[in-house]
Amino acid sequence: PTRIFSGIQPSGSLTLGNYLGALKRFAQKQDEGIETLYCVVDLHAITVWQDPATLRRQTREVAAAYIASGIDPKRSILYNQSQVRAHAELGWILNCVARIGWMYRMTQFKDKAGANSENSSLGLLAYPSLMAADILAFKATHVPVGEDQKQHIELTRDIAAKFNHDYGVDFFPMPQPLIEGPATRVMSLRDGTKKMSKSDPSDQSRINLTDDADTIAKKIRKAKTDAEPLPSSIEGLAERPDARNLVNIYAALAGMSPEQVVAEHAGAQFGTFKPALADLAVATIGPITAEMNRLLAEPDEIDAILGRGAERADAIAAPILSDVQDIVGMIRSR
Ligand code: AQP
Repeated sequence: PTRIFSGIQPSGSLTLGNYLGALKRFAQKQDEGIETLYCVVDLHAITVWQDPATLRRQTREVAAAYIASGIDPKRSILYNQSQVRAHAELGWILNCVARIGWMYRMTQFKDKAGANSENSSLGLLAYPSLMAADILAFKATHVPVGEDQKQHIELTRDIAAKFNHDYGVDFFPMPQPLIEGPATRVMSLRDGTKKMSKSDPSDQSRINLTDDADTIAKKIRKAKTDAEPLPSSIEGLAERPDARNLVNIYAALAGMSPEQVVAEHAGAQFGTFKPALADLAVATIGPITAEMNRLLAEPDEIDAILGRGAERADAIAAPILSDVQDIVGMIRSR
Protein backbone atom coordinates (compact mmCIF):
# COMPACT_ATOMS: atom_id res chain seq x y z
CA PRO A 1 0.00 0.00 0.00
CA THR A 2 1.10 3.55 -0.74
CA ARG A 3 2.17 5.58 2.27
CA ILE A 4 3.59 9.08 1.91
CA PHE A 5 5.96 10.75 4.35
CA SER A 6 7.62 14.15 4.08
CA GLY A 7 8.96 16.84 6.40
CA ILE A 8 9.88 20.50 6.62
CA GLN A 9 12.45 22.03 8.95
CA PRO A 10 11.39 24.77 11.36
CA SER A 11 14.66 26.57 10.68
CA GLY A 12 13.36 29.89 9.38
CA SER A 13 10.29 31.36 7.80
CA LEU A 14 9.02 29.32 4.89
CA THR A 15 9.54 30.42 1.30
CA LEU A 16 7.62 30.26 -1.94
CA GLY A 17 10.06 27.44 -2.82
CA ASN A 18 8.88 25.42 0.17
CA TYR A 19 5.29 26.13 -0.81
CA LEU A 20 5.50 25.22 -4.50
CA GLY A 21 8.08 22.45 -4.15
CA ALA A 22 6.58 20.86 -1.05
CA LEU A 23 3.46 22.16 0.76
CA LYS A 24 1.20 22.54 -2.25
CA ARG A 25 2.06 19.07 -3.51
CA PHE A 26 1.67 17.57 -0.04
CA ALA A 27 -1.91 18.81 0.02
CA GLN A 28 -2.54 17.36 -3.45
CA LYS A 29 -1.34 13.92 -2.32
CA GLN A 30 -3.65 14.05 0.69
CA ASP A 31 -6.54 15.05 -1.56
CA GLU A 32 -5.86 12.04 -3.78
CA GLY A 33 -6.85 9.96 -0.76
CA ILE A 34 -3.39 8.52 -0.11
CA GLU A 35 -2.25 7.89 3.49
CA THR A 36 -0.05 10.88 4.29
CA LEU A 37 2.26 11.76 7.18
CA TYR A 38 3.66 15.28 7.35
CA CYS A 39 6.21 16.22 9.92
CA VAL A 40 7.77 19.37 11.33
CA VAL A 41 11.31 18.08 11.63
CA ASP A 42 12.60 19.87 14.71
CA LEU A 43 15.38 17.32 15.32
CA HIS A 44 16.78 18.25 11.91
CA ALA A 45 16.52 21.96 12.62
CA ILE A 46 18.91 21.79 15.58
CA THR A 47 21.73 20.42 13.43
CA VAL A 48 22.41 24.16 13.19
CA TRP A 49 21.99 26.04 16.50
CA GLN A 50 18.49 27.43 17.06
CA ASP A 51 17.39 29.79 19.77
CA PRO A 52 14.90 27.72 21.85
CA ALA A 53 12.09 30.30 21.84
CA THR A 54 12.55 30.82 18.10
CA LEU A 55 12.48 27.06 17.49
CA ARG A 56 9.16 26.79 19.32
CA ARG A 57 7.68 29.70 17.35
CA GLN A 58 8.94 28.38 14.01
CA THR A 59 7.66 24.87 14.77
CA ARG A 60 4.16 26.30 15.24
CA GLU A 61 4.64 28.44 12.14
CA VAL A 62 5.47 25.43 9.98
CA ALA A 63 2.50 23.55 11.45
CA ALA A 64 0.28 26.54 10.62
CA ALA A 65 1.74 26.69 7.10
CA TYR A 66 0.87 23.03 6.54
CA ILE A 67 -2.72 23.60 7.61
CA ALA A 68 -3.05 26.88 5.72
CA SER A 69 -1.79 25.12 2.58
CA GLY A 70 -4.57 22.56 2.78
CA ILE A 71 -3.24 19.82 5.07
CA ASP A 72 -6.18 18.62 7.11
CA PRO A 73 -4.96 17.19 10.44
CA LYS A 74 -7.83 14.72 10.37
CA ARG A 75 -6.97 13.27 6.98
CA SER A 76 -3.17 13.60 7.24
CA ILE A 77 -1.03 12.80 10.25
CA LEU A 78 0.58 16.13 11.18
CA TYR A 79 3.08 16.26 14.05
CA ASN A 80 6.53 17.37 15.13
CA GLN A 81 9.37 14.88 14.92
CA SER A 82 10.71 15.03 18.48
CA GLN A 83 7.38 13.81 19.90
CA VAL A 84 7.74 10.45 18.18
CA ARG A 85 10.68 8.52 19.61
CA ALA A 86 11.12 6.18 16.66
CA HIS A 87 12.83 8.95 14.66
CA ALA A 88 15.76 9.31 17.05
CA GLU A 89 15.93 5.64 18.03
CA LEU A 90 15.84 4.27 14.50
CA GLY A 91 18.15 7.15 13.52
CA TRP A 92 20.77 5.77 15.90
CA ILE A 93 20.51 2.25 14.52
CA LEU A 94 20.79 3.58 10.97
CA ASN A 95 23.84 5.65 12.00
CA CYS A 96 25.46 2.30 12.64
CA VAL A 97 24.43 0.99 9.22
CA ALA A 98 25.33 4.04 7.11
CA ARG A 99 28.98 4.81 6.31
CA ILE A 100 30.74 8.08 7.14
CA GLY A 101 31.99 8.40 3.57
CA TRP A 102 28.41 8.39 2.28
CA MET A 103 27.65 11.40 4.46
CA TYR A 104 30.70 13.39 3.34
CA ARG A 105 29.57 12.98 -0.26
CA MET A 106 26.21 14.75 0.27
CA THR A 107 26.13 18.07 -1.55
CA GLN A 108 23.83 19.61 1.09
CA PHE A 109 26.42 18.82 3.78
CA LYS A 110 29.17 20.36 1.68
CA ASP A 111 27.03 23.47 1.08
CA LYS A 112 25.93 23.89 4.68
CA ALA A 113 29.20 22.96 6.38
CA GLY A 114 31.20 25.17 4.04
CA ALA A 115 34.97 25.41 4.30
CA ASN A 116 35.04 24.67 8.02
CA SER A 117 33.31 21.27 7.97
CA GLU A 118 35.30 19.88 10.93
CA ASN A 119 33.62 22.46 13.10
CA SER A 120 30.01 21.71 12.02
CA SER A 121 27.86 19.60 14.32
CA LEU A 122 28.06 15.83 14.12
CA GLY A 123 24.29 16.00 13.62
CA LEU A 124 24.69 18.01 10.43
CA LEU A 125 26.86 15.24 9.01
CA ALA A 126 24.44 12.52 10.16
CA TYR A 127 21.35 14.47 8.96
CA PRO A 128 20.65 12.14 5.98
CA SER A 129 20.72 9.12 8.25
CA LEU A 130 18.06 10.66 10.49
CA MET A 131 16.10 11.52 7.35
CA ALA A 132 16.31 7.87 6.32
CA ALA A 133 14.91 6.97 9.74
CA ASP A 134 12.06 9.48 9.29
CA ILE A 135 10.96 7.68 6.15
CA LEU A 136 11.75 4.09 7.09
CA ALA A 137 10.18 4.32 10.56
CA PHE A 138 6.85 4.26 8.71
CA LYS A 139 7.96 2.03 5.83
CA ALA A 140 6.85 4.95 3.67
CA THR A 141 6.72 4.09 -0.02
CA HIS A 142 6.80 7.59 -1.53
CA VAL A 143 8.44 10.84 -0.50
CA PRO A 144 7.36 14.07 -2.22
CA VAL A 145 10.28 16.52 -2.11
CA GLY A 146 11.98 19.28 -4.06
CA GLU A 147 14.87 18.47 -6.37
CA ASP A 148 17.44 19.39 -3.67
CA GLN A 149 16.42 16.36 -1.59
CA LYS A 150 16.83 13.77 -4.34
CA GLN A 151 20.32 12.77 -3.23
CA HIS A 152 19.11 12.19 0.34
CA ILE A 153 16.32 9.88 -0.84
CA GLU A 154 18.79 7.90 -2.90
CA LEU A 155 20.93 7.58 0.22
CA THR A 156 17.86 6.42 2.17
CA ARG A 157 17.49 3.61 -0.35
CA ASP A 158 21.17 2.71 0.07
CA ILE A 159 20.79 2.63 3.86
CA ALA A 160 17.61 0.55 3.64
CA ALA A 161 19.30 -1.89 1.24
CA LYS A 162 22.38 -2.20 3.46
CA PHE A 163 20.22 -2.85 6.52
CA ASN A 164 18.29 -5.55 4.67
CA HIS A 165 21.55 -7.07 3.41
CA ASP A 166 23.51 -6.86 6.68
CA TYR A 167 20.75 -8.57 8.65
CA GLY A 168 19.65 -10.91 5.87
CA VAL A 169 16.07 -9.67 5.89
CA ASP A 170 13.64 -8.21 3.39
CA PHE A 171 12.33 -5.66 5.87
CA PHE A 172 12.50 -2.10 4.57
CA PRO A 173 10.79 -1.26 1.28
CA MET A 174 12.73 1.03 -1.09
CA PRO A 175 11.07 4.47 -0.93
CA GLN A 176 10.56 6.40 -4.16
CA PRO A 177 11.11 10.15 -4.42
CA LEU A 178 8.23 12.09 -6.00
CA ILE A 179 9.73 15.10 -7.75
CA GLU A 180 7.06 16.47 -10.05
CA GLY A 181 5.78 19.67 -11.66
CA PRO A 182 7.33 22.94 -12.80
CA ALA A 183 8.52 24.05 -9.35
CA THR A 184 10.74 21.24 -8.09
CA ARG A 185 13.56 23.76 -7.83
CA VAL A 186 12.48 27.38 -7.31
CA MET A 187 15.54 29.58 -7.68
CA SER A 188 16.71 32.69 -5.84
CA LEU A 189 15.25 35.99 -7.09
CA ARG A 190 18.79 37.43 -6.98
CA ASP A 191 20.54 34.55 -8.74
CA GLY A 192 18.73 32.14 -11.07
CA THR A 193 21.43 29.52 -10.60
CA LYS A 194 20.99 29.26 -6.81
CA LYS A 195 18.13 27.61 -4.93
CA MET A 196 15.64 29.87 -3.16
CA SER A 197 16.35 29.09 0.47
CA LYS A 198 14.99 30.17 3.83
CA SER A 199 18.52 30.42 5.19
CA ASP A 200 19.87 32.67 2.41
CA PRO A 201 21.25 35.79 4.12
CA SER A 202 19.47 38.03 1.58
CA ASP A 203 15.75 38.45 2.27
CA GLN A 204 15.44 39.88 -1.28
CA SER A 205 16.38 36.46 -2.65
CA ARG A 206 13.12 34.85 -1.56
CA ILE A 207 9.41 35.35 -1.04
CA ASN A 208 8.38 34.37 2.47
CA LEU A 209 4.93 33.03 3.25
CA THR A 210 4.79 35.80 5.86
CA ASP A 211 5.49 38.65 3.36
CA ASP A 212 2.66 41.15 2.74
CA ALA A 213 1.39 42.08 -0.72
CA ASP A 214 3.61 45.18 -1.08
CA THR A 215 6.73 43.28 -0.09
CA ILE A 216 5.95 40.48 -2.54
CA ALA A 217 5.33 42.95 -5.39
CA LYS A 218 8.54 44.85 -4.60
CA LYS A 219 10.67 41.69 -4.44
CA ILE A 220 9.33 40.48 -7.79
CA ARG A 221 9.80 43.91 -9.36
CA LYS A 222 13.44 43.89 -8.22
CA ALA A 223 14.04 40.25 -9.18
CA LYS A 224 17.08 39.82 -11.38
CA THR A 225 16.30 39.46 -15.10
CA ASP A 226 17.95 40.25 -18.42
CA ALA A 227 16.94 42.98 -20.88
CA GLU A 228 15.34 40.68 -23.46
CA PRO A 229 11.57 40.20 -23.75
CA LEU A 230 10.10 36.73 -23.20
CA PRO A 231 10.78 34.40 -26.13
CA SER A 232 8.07 32.67 -28.11
CA SER A 233 9.21 29.17 -27.16
CA ILE A 234 10.66 27.53 -24.06
CA GLU A 235 13.96 26.74 -25.83
CA GLY A 236 14.64 30.49 -25.88
CA LEU A 237 15.01 30.37 -22.08
CA ALA A 238 17.72 27.72 -22.04
CA GLU A 239 20.55 30.19 -21.36
CA ARG A 240 18.45 32.59 -19.27
CA PRO A 241 18.18 31.12 -15.75
CA ASP A 242 16.67 34.22 -14.12
CA ALA A 243 13.95 34.55 -16.74
CA ARG A 244 13.37 30.82 -16.72
CA ASN A 245 12.87 30.92 -12.96
CA LEU A 246 10.16 33.59 -13.16
CA VAL A 247 8.39 31.64 -15.91
CA ASN A 248 8.52 28.45 -13.82
CA ILE A 249 7.15 30.25 -10.76
CA TYR A 250 4.35 31.73 -12.87
CA ALA A 251 3.54 28.30 -14.28
CA ALA A 252 3.43 26.66 -10.86
CA LEU A 253 1.24 29.40 -9.39
CA ALA A 254 -1.14 29.42 -12.35
CA GLY A 255 -1.31 25.63 -12.66
CA MET A 256 0.05 25.88 -16.20
CA SER A 257 3.08 24.36 -17.92
CA PRO A 258 6.08 26.64 -18.58
CA GLU A 259 5.42 26.10 -22.32
CA GLN A 260 1.90 27.50 -21.94
CA VAL A 261 3.18 30.53 -20.01
CA VAL A 262 5.74 31.35 -22.69
CA ALA A 263 3.16 30.91 -25.43
CA GLU A 264 0.76 33.23 -23.64
CA HIS A 265 3.36 35.93 -22.90
CA ALA A 266 5.55 35.66 -26.00
CA GLY A 267 7.31 38.96 -26.64
CA ALA A 268 6.25 40.49 -23.31
CA GLN A 269 8.72 42.74 -21.49
CA PHE A 270 9.45 42.04 -17.84
CA GLY A 271 7.90 45.42 -17.08
CA THR A 272 4.53 43.82 -17.83
CA PHE A 273 5.26 40.18 -16.95
CA LYS A 274 6.52 40.94 -13.44
CA PRO A 275 3.35 42.75 -12.26
CA ALA A 276 1.24 39.87 -13.61
CA LEU A 277 3.45 37.43 -11.70
CA ALA A 278 3.23 39.57 -8.55
CA ASP A 279 -0.59 39.58 -8.75
CA LEU A 280 -0.59 35.82 -9.05
CA ALA A 281 1.82 35.40 -6.12
CA VAL A 282 -0.18 37.73 -3.89
CA ALA A 283 -3.43 35.97 -4.79
CA THR A 284 -1.91 32.64 -3.72
CA ILE A 285 0.11 33.67 -0.69
CA GLY A 286 -2.24 36.30 0.76
CA PRO A 287 -4.90 33.83 1.93
CA ILE A 288 -2.24 31.43 3.25
CA THR A 289 -0.62 34.18 5.33
CA ALA A 290 -3.99 35.25 6.68
CA GLU A 291 -4.90 31.68 7.66
CA MET A 292 -1.47 31.15 9.25
CA ASN A 293 -1.94 34.27 11.35
CA ARG A 294 -5.40 33.15 12.42
CA LEU A 295 -4.04 29.77 13.51
CA LEU A 296 -0.98 31.25 15.23
CA ALA A 297 -3.24 33.34 17.45
CA GLU A 298 -4.10 30.04 19.22
CA PRO A 299 -0.72 28.36 19.86
CA ASP A 300 -2.26 25.89 22.33
CA GLU A 301 -4.58 24.65 19.61
CA ILE A 302 -1.61 24.07 17.28
CA ASP A 303 0.25 22.21 20.03
CA ALA A 304 -2.81 20.02 20.62
CA ILE A 305 -3.01 19.17 16.90
CA LEU A 306 0.69 18.23 16.87
CA GLY A 307 0.21 16.09 19.97
CA ARG A 308 -2.71 14.17 18.49
CA GLY A 309 -0.77 13.68 15.24
CA ALA A 310 2.22 12.42 17.20
CA GLU A 311 0.08 9.80 18.91
CA ARG A 312 -1.16 8.52 15.56
CA ALA A 313 2.36 8.56 14.08
CA ASP A 314 3.71 6.72 17.11
CA ALA A 315 1.08 4.01 16.71
CA ILE A 316 2.47 3.26 13.24
CA ALA A 317 6.18 3.67 13.97
CA ALA A 318 6.50 1.97 17.37
CA PRO A 319 5.79 -1.59 16.10
CA ILE A 320 8.14 -1.05 13.14
CA LEU A 321 10.90 0.13 15.49
CA SER A 322 10.21 -2.85 17.71
CA ASP A 323 10.65 -5.22 14.75
CA VAL A 324 13.93 -3.49 13.88
CA GLN A 325 15.19 -3.93 17.45
CA ASP A 326 14.30 -7.62 17.30
CA ILE A 327 16.12 -8.01 13.98
CA VAL A 328 19.21 -6.27 15.38
CA GLY A 329 19.19 -8.49 18.48
CA MET A 330 18.14 -6.15 21.22
CA ILE A 331 16.38 -7.57 24.27
CA ARG A 332 13.32 -5.64 25.30
CA SER A 333 11.79 -7.23 28.39
CA ARG A 334 9.58 -4.52 29.76
N1 AQP B 1 13.75 26.38 -3.68
C1 AQP B 1 13.02 25.29 -3.57
N2 AQP B 1 12.29 24.83 -4.60
C2 AQP B 1 11.53 23.71 -4.49
N3 AQP B 1 11.43 22.99 -3.35
C3 AQP B 1 12.14 23.42 -2.29
N4 AQP B 1 12.27 22.94 -1.03
C4 AQP B 1 13.10 23.74 -0.34
N5 AQP B 1 13.53 24.75 -1.11
C5 AQP B 1 12.96 24.57 -2.33
C6 AQP B 1 11.61 21.76 -0.53
O1 AQP B 1 10.93 22.09 0.67
C7 AQP B 1 10.92 20.95 1.53
C8 AQP B 1 11.35 21.33 2.90
O2 AQP B 1 12.68 21.78 2.92
P1 AQP B 1 13.46 21.79 4.28
O3 AQP B 1 12.78 22.65 5.25
O4 AQP B 1 13.73 20.41 4.72
O5 AQP B 1 14.83 22.41 3.98
P2 AQP B 1 15.67 22.59 2.71
O6 AQP B 1 15.37 21.61 1.65
O7 AQP B 1 17.08 22.68 3.16
O8 AQP B 1 15.07 23.98 2.27
P3 AQP B 1 15.57 25.42 2.52
O9 AQP B 1 14.43 26.35 2.37
O10 AQP B 1 16.75 25.66 1.64
O11 AQP B 1 15.99 25.43 4.01
P4 AQP B 1 17.37 25.77 4.62
O12 AQP B 1 17.71 27.10 4.06
O13 AQP B 1 17.12 25.76 6.09
O14 AQP B 1 18.31 24.71 4.16
C9 AQP B 1 11.82 19.90 0.87
O15 AQP B 1 10.99 18.96 0.21
C10 AQP B 1 12.59 20.68 -0.12
O16 AQP B 1 13.00 19.91 -1.23
